[in-house]
Amino acid sequence: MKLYYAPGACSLSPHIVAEEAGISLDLERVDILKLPHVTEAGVDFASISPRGYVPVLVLDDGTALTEGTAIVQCLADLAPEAGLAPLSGTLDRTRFQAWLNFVATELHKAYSPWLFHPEVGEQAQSYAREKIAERLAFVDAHLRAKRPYLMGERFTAADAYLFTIVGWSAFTNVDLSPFPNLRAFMDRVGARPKVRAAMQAERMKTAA
Ligand SMILES: N[C@@H](CCC(=O)N[C@@H](CS)C(=O)NCC(=O)O)C(=O)O
Repeated sequence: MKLYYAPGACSLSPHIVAEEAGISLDLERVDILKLPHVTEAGVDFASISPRGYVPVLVLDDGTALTEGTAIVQCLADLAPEAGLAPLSGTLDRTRFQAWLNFVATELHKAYSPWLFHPEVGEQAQSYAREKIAERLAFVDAHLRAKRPYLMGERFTAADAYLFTIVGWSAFTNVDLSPFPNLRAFMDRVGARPKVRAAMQAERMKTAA
């Protein structure tokens, strides 16, 4: 299986899930900062991902899967013993999917593209930061009641995704200081050996 990724982008989430699940991946980096996007092997990424964004997971039979929330569920279901997603058909699975969707629509797409593009203007960016702060306050309160992870005691793919997106706060000027439970969550997840392994494979900085 091959994961097309960009260092520190949302593709870190499936990368972490694969590490946690013990699934070995071939990794191919994509330069998403340049147009057209080209992979490290020199392939035009548009031929792999028509929408031009990572992550893309290519299965051994050549099937290409897109959309991070779907990819992490596929990976988690390949290794059910790792407990990275509750079993399909259960209410817990629906709750877990609600978290994935919350992170995708309320957080991921509020940080990106808005906070990565100063050309959208100060007003748009401060509105995005305000909305993000409201959503992070909700997550912080949830973690206070439910610690240590979004689904309770067990680390799931939803935590990998939340960690990936909230990790962008440092360079998008999102202030995490009002959210002590979320900061503790970031430290807790960032200290997991498999999370560190995924970050190191992407040559990201990890906490000492
Ligand atoms: N809906 C997609 C969005 C993925 C996405 O936003 N990817 C960003 C990196 S975090 C990207 O590759 N952007 C480059 C581009 O859109 O050209 C998903 O959830 O998988």
